[in-house]
Amino acid sequence: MLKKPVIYQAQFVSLQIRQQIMDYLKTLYPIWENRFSDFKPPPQGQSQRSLLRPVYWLGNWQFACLDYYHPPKGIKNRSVEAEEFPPVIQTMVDQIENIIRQHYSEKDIPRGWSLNTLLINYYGSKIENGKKIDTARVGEHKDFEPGPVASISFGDRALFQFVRSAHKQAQSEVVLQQWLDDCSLQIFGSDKFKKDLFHRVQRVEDKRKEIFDVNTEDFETRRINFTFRYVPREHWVQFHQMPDDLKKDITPYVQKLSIHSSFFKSLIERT
Ligand SMILES: O=C(O)CCC(=O)C(=O)O
Repeated sequence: MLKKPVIYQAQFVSLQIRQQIMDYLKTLYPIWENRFSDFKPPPQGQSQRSLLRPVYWLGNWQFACLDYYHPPKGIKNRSVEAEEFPPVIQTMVDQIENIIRQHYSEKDIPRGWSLNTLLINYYGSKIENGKKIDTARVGEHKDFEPGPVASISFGDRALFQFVRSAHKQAQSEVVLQQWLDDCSLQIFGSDKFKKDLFHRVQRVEDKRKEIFDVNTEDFETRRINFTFRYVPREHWVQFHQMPDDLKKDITPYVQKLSIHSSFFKSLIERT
């Protein structure tokens, strides 16, 4: 029986674990991705653009230019095998999976489901010609990975909203909203919250004055969000097995990642 399709737990992450996670994050070098391939014209009516924030993925990497994982059709060559979760994150994921299995009915948890994919989003301000440009928001969208998703937040509070999308100029209707606090856990699942409604980050406060010591290039990070998702293993692809044109699309990113990551370095060496 579904008890609650959206769960929010403040102070889910202890200060000790937070510190271990921050130490781990110092070892990552997030990248700026473009929405589309640099080697193909963008779809009609769209133009090339950079994402609003640097990102890092663990488990598998859904490069934006490969068009993200989007079942039932957008499955092939979207999820490129990436680095494993470090123990501190895997332990947290084990706890979250237990919470999810206790709270959601079988019909909301696909067979084989586990939170095997992590998107790390860095929110804050871009530094351009010495000026700060606040880009800390995410437009309305759905996470297409099957089953419940879980999100952990660090830093300034974010206003997270579930919305019923409106047509054309009309405003989307906010169905439920939650301020996501430092160290909080949010989980959402069920057809209503995954498939019917969209979600977005409307804004991120600028109150804590904690700028994270992470390797975000030309960017001041004041919030970090982890979103854990499920991508079936059979849909993961290894870099060296990708078709040549798609490999070409993501090679500049893999090269950039390989500067600091032995995992990505070995991918480049293998091709
Ligand atoms: O930052 C957040 O709280 C949510 C991020 C999100 O919606 C996403 O990564 O799909």
